[in-house]
Amino acid sequence: MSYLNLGILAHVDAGKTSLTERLLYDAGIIDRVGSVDSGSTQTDSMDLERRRGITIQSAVVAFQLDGLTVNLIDTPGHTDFIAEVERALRVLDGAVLVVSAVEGVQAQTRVLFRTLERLGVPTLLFVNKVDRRGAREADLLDDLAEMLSPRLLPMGTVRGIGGGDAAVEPFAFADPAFAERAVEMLTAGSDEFLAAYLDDPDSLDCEAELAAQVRAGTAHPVFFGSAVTGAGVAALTEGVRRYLPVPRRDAEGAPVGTVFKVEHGAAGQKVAYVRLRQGRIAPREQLTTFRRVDGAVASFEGKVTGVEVFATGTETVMAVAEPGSIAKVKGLTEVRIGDAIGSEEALASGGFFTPPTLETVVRPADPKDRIPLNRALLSLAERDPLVDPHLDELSEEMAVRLYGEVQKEVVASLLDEEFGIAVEFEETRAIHIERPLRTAEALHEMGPWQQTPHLATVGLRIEPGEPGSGLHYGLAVERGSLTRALRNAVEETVHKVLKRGLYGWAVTDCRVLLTATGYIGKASTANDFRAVTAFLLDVMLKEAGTEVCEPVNSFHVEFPAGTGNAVLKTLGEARSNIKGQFSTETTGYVSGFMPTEAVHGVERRLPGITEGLALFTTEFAEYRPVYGTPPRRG
Ligand SMILES: Nc1nc2c(ncn2[C@@H]2O[C@H](COP(=O)(O)OP(=O)(O)OP(=O)(O)O)[C@@H](O)[C@H]2O)c(=O)[nH]1
Ligand SMILES: [Mg+2]
Repeated sequence: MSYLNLGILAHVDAGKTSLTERLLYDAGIIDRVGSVDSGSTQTDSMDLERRRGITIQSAVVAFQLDGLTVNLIDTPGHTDFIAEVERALRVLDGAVLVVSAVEGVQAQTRVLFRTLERLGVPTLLFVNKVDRRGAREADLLDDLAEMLSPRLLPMGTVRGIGGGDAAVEPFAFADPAFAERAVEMLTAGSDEFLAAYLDDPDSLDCEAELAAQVRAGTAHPVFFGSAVTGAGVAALTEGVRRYLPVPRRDAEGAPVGTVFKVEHGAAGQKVAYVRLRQGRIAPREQLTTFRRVDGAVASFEGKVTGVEVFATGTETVMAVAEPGSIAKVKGLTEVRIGDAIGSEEALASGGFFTPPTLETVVRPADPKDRIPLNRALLSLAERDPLVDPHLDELSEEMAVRLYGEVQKEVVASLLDEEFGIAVEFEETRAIHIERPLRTAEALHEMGPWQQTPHLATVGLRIEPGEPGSGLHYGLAVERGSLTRALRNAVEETVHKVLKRGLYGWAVTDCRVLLTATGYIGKASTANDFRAVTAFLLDVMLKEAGTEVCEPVNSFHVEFPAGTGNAVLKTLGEARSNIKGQFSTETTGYVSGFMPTEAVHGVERRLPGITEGLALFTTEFAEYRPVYGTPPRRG
């Protein structure tokens, strides 16, 4: 059996869930097309998704295509749930990036496309909603070429665009005009193809070359259509069949895979969604899962009690999971989302997107629920580790990390519906970071002059790194100069201690090097090394000094010209830094940067001052040093 794990990605409301529904209908899996608006789709299955009409969690559904099992992964588009998209991205063989023919390319579309390109995921584009008023074709194609990639090939054209009877006419390679466009695009992407073309233009197989370039992630066919009327969707399916299956040899051997979703079954047992890269998983199999904890890799054992693979739609069947497939695996009691199965090599080394930049204190409405709330939050973290429940030192209550206000609502609803706990939140605040200002070194040597009672020689150096580079730890000594246990003790302590810098925020964008080591046979313990490492880090941080930085978003806002003053006043109050501004007779445009913390307030106020006509788009940009006295955490 061959598998194609196909992600449907897009900005919010582009029509991913509707398209997933339509693909299932066309494949004969469902006999009625469900609708997002009435909460009857296959993939928006959570109560909250149905009520709000948005996707919150990635969901898998399957259909058969010429002997190929296609596992469709419908992902959320709202930026608050980007972590779900990130996890899906790690398991895809191909993707359909949906763009709305009306709203066009959005900030999120660009972020997703860039990431797919960087990962080399073969990607088709689907321009949806051609039946809606205001749908565009030619100038939207220009936007796609300019904002996403010039290596695009429109695969059809729309008749009657913008109306309910809009229909899509696919192009054929036999059509000379289309063949010419295809050759032009394909020769630009391959010197060999260009040479072959110059040699003998008639011998070329454009379609095979297109498939090869799509599979290499360097060319992207563009399909037009409507998930609601079904126009153009058959051509998209045909495109998936022809261009996407990436020939690969799924290796046999011990199972290796990635957990990209964790569900809690009816009896509370965990169900892990595993994308198998290698080997098979059968019941009673003993599996080892790996996870990064404080910079070190931890492993857990578990025994599989049940395995199901996706068969038709949302239905799964009990089976031995084959290489390349997605399986629901039961019995792994310790499993968490993001775990690697079978090999620590399969562990992701870093995120594609910035982790949450906001946090909020959450407290139970009824103080008696304090302990159940802690337990519930830990359970949520198994499904979304980035929520990272932790004790807020100032309020001594639990705090969670968030991408935004919609996610906050989702957390509240989940706690209420799944755990029966009503909660209140404190106001959301930004998570700052600290960057070391200078290089600093420190050394602790065993001997009569040692500064602490611990039997350990440790030398450390901290060096500022590039903004956004994260925290890196490395050895500038021979690996063999310390035992594994002592080496790990130092590394873990570096990660643990640097979670709180001089002002209480995590220290990052720097490199820490182990520059000297020494120990005495059995006398030196891991505790000695932990204590000395913590002591030295403290000394070094004080010497290096740190700069507190806050998360900042870029933004763009369009508004009716007459409301300009009110808009600028609101942006000013939000500490915005305006970079560009112009207006026509009817419309004003402003772009710039503002603290992430202020984004929600601006989003809330704009409709009131612009009669609901403002268009506001924003995304995380970077961390910037704060002016004045840095805020202290906790
Ligand atoms: N007219 C028209 N409406 C569409 C089409 N596709 C989706 N919609 C509507 O657009 C809205 C959003 O559709 P969804 O399928 O939920 O979009 P989504 O991309 O899954 O949204 P999120 O998961 O929340 O990011 C719904 O009201 C749909 O009915 C289409 O092709 N034509
Ligand atoms: Mg959706």
